[in-house]
Amino acid sequence: MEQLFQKIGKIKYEGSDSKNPLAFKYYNPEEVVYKKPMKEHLRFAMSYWHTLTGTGMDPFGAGTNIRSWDKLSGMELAKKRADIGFQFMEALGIEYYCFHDVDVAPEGETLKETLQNIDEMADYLEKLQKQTGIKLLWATSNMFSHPRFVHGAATSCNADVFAYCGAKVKKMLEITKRLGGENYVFWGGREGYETLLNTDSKLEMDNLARFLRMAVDYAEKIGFKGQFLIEPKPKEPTKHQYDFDVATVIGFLRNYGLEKHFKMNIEANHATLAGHTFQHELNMARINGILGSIDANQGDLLLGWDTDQFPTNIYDAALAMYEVLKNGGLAPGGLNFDAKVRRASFEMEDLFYAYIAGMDTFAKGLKVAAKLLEDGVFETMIEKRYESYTVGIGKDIVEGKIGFEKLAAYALKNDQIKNTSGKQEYLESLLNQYIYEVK
Ligand code: XUL
Ligand code: CO
Repeated sequence: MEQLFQKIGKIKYEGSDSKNPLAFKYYNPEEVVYKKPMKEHLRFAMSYWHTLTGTGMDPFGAGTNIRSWDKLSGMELAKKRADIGFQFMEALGIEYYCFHDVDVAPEGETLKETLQNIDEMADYLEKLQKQTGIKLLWATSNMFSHPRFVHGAATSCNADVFAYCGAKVKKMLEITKRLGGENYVFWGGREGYETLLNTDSKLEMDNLARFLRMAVDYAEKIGFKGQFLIEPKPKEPTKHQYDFDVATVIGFLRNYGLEKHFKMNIEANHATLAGHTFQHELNMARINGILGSIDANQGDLLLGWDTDQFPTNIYDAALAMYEVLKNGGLAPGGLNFDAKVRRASFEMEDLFYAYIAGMDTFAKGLKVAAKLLEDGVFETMIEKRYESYTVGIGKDIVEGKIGFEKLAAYALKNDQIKNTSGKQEYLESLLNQYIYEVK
């Protein structure tokens, strides 16, 4: 492994003409784009689970990844992975990472032992953070892999499971605070159901809200100031996940009076599983003031499940970064690659190609989005499209000055309606032109 890192060295920016597979073509961290260095817009993060603990296993076959830590186990394995992970981030110039409790520390025989292992690894990670300057973007608790979570976590029918989850999240909030984590993520895991024949959906959702409220209260008690994020996903592993999409989560949070405490962590592949585009979910979060962070990846339309591929689609990345720029950025959130190499890409070197491809895709996307915004390409069109609401009857509507009687009186006198083209194809070709031209 050490030899591989020596051979690869630090990945450098060489520009869009470079043919070096181990160089950035677009990601130039200090280059100022849209008033800020690229790295401040993008805030790239490494996902600990896919990068360091994933084996390449899929539902049809065993793991394939060849990793230098394969023969180790227990705490020795955990520490080795952490060492390599930080070296990997340094080589790529990635300044943030994200993890689940079980990614960094092995589970013990008892809960007490598990929590002790996490504490010991937190000391280790703290040391590595200090040595490298790498920071924790977010942490979370895995409450879906172990068989005890078979019926869910906070939505389990078994109150002992609910209590167990309380202990795990309590510990992880303390650790996230200690490590200076800027956010804390709740992804639903198995918070959903398979059949209503055995499910009290009302109690399950009430309990989920109770659990989130306890997290908010505990964070306040210990002085954890990070941003809480919910990561919507419509299905997988359960058929009906309670956090289906942004709109569903907004309804849920408002229903339980939790909306002030949470923003969204939007994952591209979760958006497409929900039948939305990535941009749609980002947009819904942005216009509601709750766009918090991104899990950058992409799915495969032909497979239709959560394939968590590294993002290489520049079109989607440009539109995603367009939403991010319109949001005024993501901080304290960032762009975490919740993505894994394909099962057949089993060599350590493939991880480098994967991250370089993902980082370059979003760097190019950022540049395209910045140029589109600087030139006001869509803004000008959109402003014009809705200009009927800036004068006359439209102005009265948006200012809340009229009701149905006045609308009817107006419409009776103005019933010869004239619409104009939405010009979708023209706009799409403009977008393509920006993608071609930005170097
Ligand atoms: C699962 C998923 C998770 C969350 C963190 O689909 O996206 O990895 O990001 O638990
Ligand atoms: Co995710």
